[in-house]
Amino acid sequence: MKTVLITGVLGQDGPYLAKFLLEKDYKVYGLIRRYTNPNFSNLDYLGIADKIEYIQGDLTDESSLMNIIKTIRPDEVYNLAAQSFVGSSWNQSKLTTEINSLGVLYLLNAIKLFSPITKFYQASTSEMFGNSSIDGLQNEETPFHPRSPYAISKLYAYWITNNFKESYGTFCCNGILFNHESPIRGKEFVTRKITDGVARIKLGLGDKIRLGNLDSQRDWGFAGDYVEAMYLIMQQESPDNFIISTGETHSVRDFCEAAFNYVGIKDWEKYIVLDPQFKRPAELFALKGKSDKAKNVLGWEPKVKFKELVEMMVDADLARLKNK
Ligand code: NAP
Ligand code: G4F
Repeated sequence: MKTVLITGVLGQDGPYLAKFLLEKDYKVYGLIRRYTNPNFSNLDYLGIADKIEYIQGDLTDESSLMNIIKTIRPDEVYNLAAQSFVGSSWNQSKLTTEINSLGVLYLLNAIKLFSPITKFYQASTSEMFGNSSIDGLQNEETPFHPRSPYAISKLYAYWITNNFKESYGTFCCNGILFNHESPIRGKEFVTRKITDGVARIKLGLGDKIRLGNLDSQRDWGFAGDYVEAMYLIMQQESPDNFIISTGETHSVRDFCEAAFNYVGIKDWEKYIVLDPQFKRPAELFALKGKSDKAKNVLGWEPKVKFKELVEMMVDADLARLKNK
């Protein structure tokens, strides 16, 4: 039986990946921070909270990571833990850097010292491209130009991951994932903020959604599809970096329209308030990934399309609110 350590197992991607690997008969260890009341709701949503062995540790605490790697010596580590909200990274830039940059260095050092055969996956991000593109698209060759403390912290992580591969021969991969969403996406991210808001308005529980802008464009996929790509990246003969995306881009406006239309609301713009508090000091205007390498080498392609994703998220929020 293969063993895996997933950091960030309580977030969005962690539960989808854990479920995917449990179905492949992995023994799954999940790293969680110390909490008085840990929140297992995303794992519960997927019905796997009691199938994971939890280990306490923190990406900012090197000794905890060393002890964990030394004790379990997993076959694979998927580092999904992060301060992942771009908007907060300007106000919490030191914390963001400590978790997203130094945390990766600590994990890699622990692997090098105590379990060099362990394969390592780093959750890299399309944010690293900023507004850079080649003919309006981003692929593995597109130059990086990070535009937030979050993106900068992730760029360090990307390069230190490459560096351990080049310096020590560690099996280290970067998945450069474009935005991916699901019914268990955090409510601060724009997609879930919209689907939760639409469900509330539809049920008479809310009257407005306050957004920073309607024009940003993102390449939105489904998290359930993207964790399969993470797994495939780690099963290759040699470690490599891959773009994972849908190749389609939509604006926040498109997302609002699709979500409101799905519940039968056509005059949706009257429910939107533009609120400067949700604007960012530096914005990424448009992301559109070209994941040809993933298709050709991994045989990976996304299955869930934009409209289906929006509807899945609205349905989930309607059901949650009705059950409450
Ligand atoms: P998420 O929902 O925000 O989950 C992040 C997880 O990291 C949370 O469970 C959080 O734990 C944990 N964490 C934060 N700080 C930690 C620390 N100091 N020590 C240990 N754990 C810590 O993020 P996600 O959407 O699942 O994304 C997974 C990863 O992919 C992240 O690294 C993100 O930056 C990256 N990424 C995401 C996307 C996307 O569109 N979703 C795209 C590209 C890359 P708590 O539950 O305790 O807070
Ligand atoms: O949903 P968002 O907060 O996601 P963002 O910033 O693209 O970051 C997500 O995807 C990255 C991959 O590209 C990940 F690395 C990262 O961890 C995270 O998962 O914002 C999407 C867009 C932005 O342009 C934002 O300015 O929506 C715009 N937006 C407009 N109004 C808003 C709002 N975003 C949020 N969160 N809230 C708003 O009210």
